[in-house]
Amino acid sequence: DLELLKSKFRGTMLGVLVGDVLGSPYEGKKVISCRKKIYLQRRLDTLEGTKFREPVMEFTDDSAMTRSLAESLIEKRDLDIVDIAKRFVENYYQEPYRGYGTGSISVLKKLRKLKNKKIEPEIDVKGPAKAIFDGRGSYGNGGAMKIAPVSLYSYNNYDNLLHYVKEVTQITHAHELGINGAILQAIAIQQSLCLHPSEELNVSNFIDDLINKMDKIEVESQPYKERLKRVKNLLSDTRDEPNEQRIAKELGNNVRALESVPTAIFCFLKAQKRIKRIRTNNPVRRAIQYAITLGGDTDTIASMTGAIAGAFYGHEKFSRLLLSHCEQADRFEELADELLGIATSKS
Ligand code: R7I
Ligand code: MG
Ligand code: MG
Ligand code: MG
Repeated sequence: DLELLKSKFRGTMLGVLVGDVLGSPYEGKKVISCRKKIYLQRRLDTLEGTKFREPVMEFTDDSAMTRSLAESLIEKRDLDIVDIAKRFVENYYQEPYRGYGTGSISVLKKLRKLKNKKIEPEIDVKGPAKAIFDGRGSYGNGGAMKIAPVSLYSYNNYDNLLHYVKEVTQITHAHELGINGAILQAIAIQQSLCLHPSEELNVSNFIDDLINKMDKIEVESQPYKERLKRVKNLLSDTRDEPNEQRIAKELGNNVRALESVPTAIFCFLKAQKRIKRIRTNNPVRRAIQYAITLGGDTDTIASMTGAIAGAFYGHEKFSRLLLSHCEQADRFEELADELLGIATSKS
């Protein structure tokens, strides 16, 4: 059903943007306080429910890099990591204030220097990412945060998806944990795309499928499989519902991919049902709002949560009033439509 797929593609791209935009003011080390939670509830109620004028809320590096990746896939109609690297660099120099990670900044600076020299592009493009953090590469969540367009582009070709994710991620992240985090986020989005939003989601099947897929990738993925099992246990604990502190402690809420991608998956799954003190009937909003309450790397965890939730529910769950306050919401929707055009014309 092409209409449903169109809605899911849009939902994915809007989820990246909206989670990032709404989450970024709450970045911090700790779970957000009760006062901030009440403020967040009111703020989202206002944004969704009232028409008013105010400056648009800006996105950060998460959306900026996602946009560059989508634009390259659309323009080149294939994966071209040299072109993608070029776009990351150009975009960073145009808008360096978007809040990029320190490791990513040093990779982008080195990539710019390489741009002028003409050496083997394949080797070159991945070189700077291998050199950072004492030659071990970054395990930050910057690979996972920007991967959504690849899930859309290869939504119906799983082998391609895995290959493309690894290729793209290595432009900025060489560490096994950074790459596997991007793979996990990409397959979580892809699984969501393939499910019907009007049928109840089977939470434990969703996690088991992710564990099985992580088990089959060549690179060692034990740490992620172990986290996914924690996600499953935390979700099945209905007697003693774990609070935000416990989730942040057991799953993590920081810039490491290992301590944020499984957390985002948890937020999406948890928001299938009502959550205490979050007043909304909209499961996408609930997922994003809950992700923000966990604190820490709120823009990125909310953005990754938004992408998975948007891929499941589709774009109708995003309030038009809310979108009118998000920088470039129209552009993200347009990119989704163009990716759909390419993804469906290939098959
Ligand atoms: O992964 P990356 O692009 O960062 C993404 C985050 C998101 O929260 C964005 O919203 C933005 O705020 O940044 O950037 P990196 O700099 O590669 O990784 C992020 C951080 O993880 C680094 O700044 C380090 O603090 C830490 N880190 C490491 N520390 C020690 N050793 C990542 N890899 C290592 C490492 O190998
Ligand atoms: Mg950011
Ligand atoms: Mg990085
Ligand atoms: Mg962040």
